[in-house]
Amino acid sequence: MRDRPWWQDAIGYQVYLPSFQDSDGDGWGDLPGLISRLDHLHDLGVTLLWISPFHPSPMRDHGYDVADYRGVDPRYGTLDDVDKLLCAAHERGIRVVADLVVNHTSSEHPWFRSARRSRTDPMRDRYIWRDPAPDGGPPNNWLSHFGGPAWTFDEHTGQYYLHLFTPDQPDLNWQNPEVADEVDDILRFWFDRGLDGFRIDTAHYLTKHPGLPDNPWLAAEDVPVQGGVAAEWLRQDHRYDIEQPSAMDIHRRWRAIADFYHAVLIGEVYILDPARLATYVQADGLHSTFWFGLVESGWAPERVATMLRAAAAAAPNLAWVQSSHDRKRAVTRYGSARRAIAVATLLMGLPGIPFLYNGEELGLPDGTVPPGHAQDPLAAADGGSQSRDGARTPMPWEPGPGLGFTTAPAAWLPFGDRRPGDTVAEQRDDPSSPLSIHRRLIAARARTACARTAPLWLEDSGDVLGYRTGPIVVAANLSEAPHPFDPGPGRWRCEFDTDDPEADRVPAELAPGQAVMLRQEAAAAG
Ligand code: TEU
Repeated sequence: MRDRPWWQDAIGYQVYLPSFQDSDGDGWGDLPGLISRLDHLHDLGVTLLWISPFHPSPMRDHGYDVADYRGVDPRYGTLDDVDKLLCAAHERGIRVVADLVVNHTSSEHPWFRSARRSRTDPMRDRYIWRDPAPDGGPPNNWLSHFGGPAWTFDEHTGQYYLHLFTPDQPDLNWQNPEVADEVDDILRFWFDRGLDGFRIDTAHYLTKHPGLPDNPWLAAEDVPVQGGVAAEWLRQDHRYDIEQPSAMDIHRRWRAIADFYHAVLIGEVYILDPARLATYVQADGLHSTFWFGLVESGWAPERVATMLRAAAAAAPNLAWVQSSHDRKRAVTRYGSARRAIAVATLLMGLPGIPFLYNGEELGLPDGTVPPGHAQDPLAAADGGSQSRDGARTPMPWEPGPGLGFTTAPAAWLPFGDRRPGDTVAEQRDDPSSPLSIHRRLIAARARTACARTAPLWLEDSGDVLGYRTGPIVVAANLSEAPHPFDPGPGRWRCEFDTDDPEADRVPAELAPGQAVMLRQEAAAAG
């Protein structure tokens, strides 16, 4: 199709591998399990799959602590399974991106095991080591995302090492050219095997301010409200430990490699301000970044409206998400699946890459994880209030013990108290189920490919949010009352209506939570 890059028409889906499908009865999702479920993704209309890390890992942060970037953890399968996954996905027209987690490695990575042997070890400088402060404490005031200082003292060599996440995740020293060269080779290794791109974990981290100065503390009234991190971490202005412009130099190296392979780089750049975020999407840098403006808050229609307008105006190629493995699911935050589907409809019409998080197509709220079963390292901070476990419970494929996810009596994380109606099996043939609605919505997006330009927001009542992009109009009633609806002059065909599987007529009124996608068949006369 002309010379549009393939990913501009992609419909993304995040697979949290440990919880997607177990094939060997050990209670962990795995690659053969994922392969056996590709038809579910194909039926849904997904064309781009992002899989969470599958490399050998001590699993202190469930794979976001990588011990071997070229290997596959035996819990997940083998390298041969990755090759099979790529083939099976490509046969179905689904491209695959993997997570690239290189702000840090696992403390079990051979580089770090070597680095901690002595101050003169050849691997030492691949990490960030400093002498203690004069009082013996950490070299500066930086904090770990998951609580406590970002420095751990290494008795053996008498220095502290830096870790912005857990002490089991030492930060790499990106000022060392060997690190950059090694990671270039890792990219090539996977692209040569046929991988279609990477989701770049913490893409705006990587480099630190060279002098490692103390971060300033925020005034109480400026402390942001945010999930997914320890409360203490939010009290600092992270001026020196993250968001250094030099990270973009690294993105440029990667872009040159990725473009050679026609692969895509989608950054996990956790910056809510769209204008600042947009500086990371560049002709010679990342192709796209996720935009997380909708993953934090509860149900706040005015916020959805202002944030979406700002984000869509800031950059043409953002990756749109409402849920991920790092925050409470949208249905839990909004209080209903219907609201999440209305917002999903708004996202599905925009230019950029819409992503669903596994289980979102089923309208799932967070699963229940009883105290005592916590797995997330963040569950140890703030009385567990920020735990990400609830968003990570196993996919409910069918009713009954094991949910069709596993034959084991227990999974790595509790099953989450799912009801029969939550399962793929019960939703598949029910035209009004969240699964069927998402399938129709994605099909409508696919039918309207190519037609999307920067959205023009419709004058709205404040309750009905809508926009026009090319000949397409998308609108959702985010209020609690019915509202009259008129897309404007012309002949319109209904491509999608949350409330009517057979719809081809434009509704004259939108019920609360109802959302539509329309196509203009002929311009207004005159
Ligand atoms: O997450 C990065 C992360 O912690 C952000 O979501 C965070 O809330 C934000 O940067 C704060 O501003 C990624 C992974 O998605 C997560 O699962 C890992 O735990 C983390 O990196 C460490 O690799």
